[in-house]
Amino acid sequence: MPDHELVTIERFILRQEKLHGGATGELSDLLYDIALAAKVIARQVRAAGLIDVLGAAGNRNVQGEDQQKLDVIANDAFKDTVGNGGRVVVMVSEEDDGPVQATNAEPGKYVLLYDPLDGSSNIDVNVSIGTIFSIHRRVSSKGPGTMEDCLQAGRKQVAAGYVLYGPSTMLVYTAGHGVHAFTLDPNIGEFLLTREDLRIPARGKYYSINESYWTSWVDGGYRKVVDAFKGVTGKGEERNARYIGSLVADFHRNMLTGGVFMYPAEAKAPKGKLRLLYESAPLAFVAEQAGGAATDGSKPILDIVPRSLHERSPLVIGSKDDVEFITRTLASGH
Ligand code: P6P
Repeated sequence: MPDHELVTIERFILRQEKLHGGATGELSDLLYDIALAAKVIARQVRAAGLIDVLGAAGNRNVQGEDQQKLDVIANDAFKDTVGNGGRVVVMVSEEDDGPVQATNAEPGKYVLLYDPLDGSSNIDVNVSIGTIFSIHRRVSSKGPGTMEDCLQAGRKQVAAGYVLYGPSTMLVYTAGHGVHAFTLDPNIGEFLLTREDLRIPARGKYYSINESYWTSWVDGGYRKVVDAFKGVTGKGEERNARYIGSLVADFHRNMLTGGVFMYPAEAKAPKGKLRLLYESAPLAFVAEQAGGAATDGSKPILDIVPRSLHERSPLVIGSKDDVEFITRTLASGH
């Protein structure tokens, strides 16, 4: 690629499609639709402080959480783009109780599972928030999307990624051939390639965990892990602490600098807080494609076969050596 070529996400996706024979272009079109939804959401997030989109929408989602107005707008943005785009047969959103069938006459062959706006509690304090998405191929042969289409192990994902609405808006995705990052130029309305084949450092600078749950972690091994990262239990594993409280922001920083994010099971969240299908599994696919790792504390996230749409899982994700250190420490007993 010439030094100063402007590569839009559309051009990059097309190039990738040509590199991997047999592509019909439908996945490319679905990724465009997701990029369009991200631009719509970015516009609303940018304006959040100026127009009346702050604060709760006055109702609660399936998670029992107050829906923020931007949550609702972001969810609708996906339905208005992807839902009508003809690439998917069914969609699963953190904001909807059950699967939502595609609305167009000829449904596509893909399944989209997404968290339209993760970290939405940070909206009103102007902290970065994100979108997370996961794409599977349907397993049913025809007709409406089925629960079997939705409940597939992360290892079967066709593509996955996230959008970070921060100082700049970035879209990061993998389609199984490396991880690629794009930054939105709002002046031209294009996502431009800024990092090709992003690799996460094997050993991190940071550890990210909410230490206020110290006494309520179900697996006390996490206390040994954090003590090691603080240098309490001897030298050699010290790290710096960074915890934003917005999964996509914490994950993206760790992707670039190296680091590990942990959300263990704790007394009030015995299966962990984060959702498997549209948070842990897509980020795990990205992490592994970038040379990192992701487990539930013991086994790879991507090997977990989900049993329900909004199933939660503990999450340890980031630099490979750090995830392995944590897995060893948890397995060593305490
Ligand atoms: P806690 C935001 O609500 C979120 O789902 C993730 O974005 C974030 O990593 C996590 O919850 C923070 O949870 O319990 O530390 O406030």
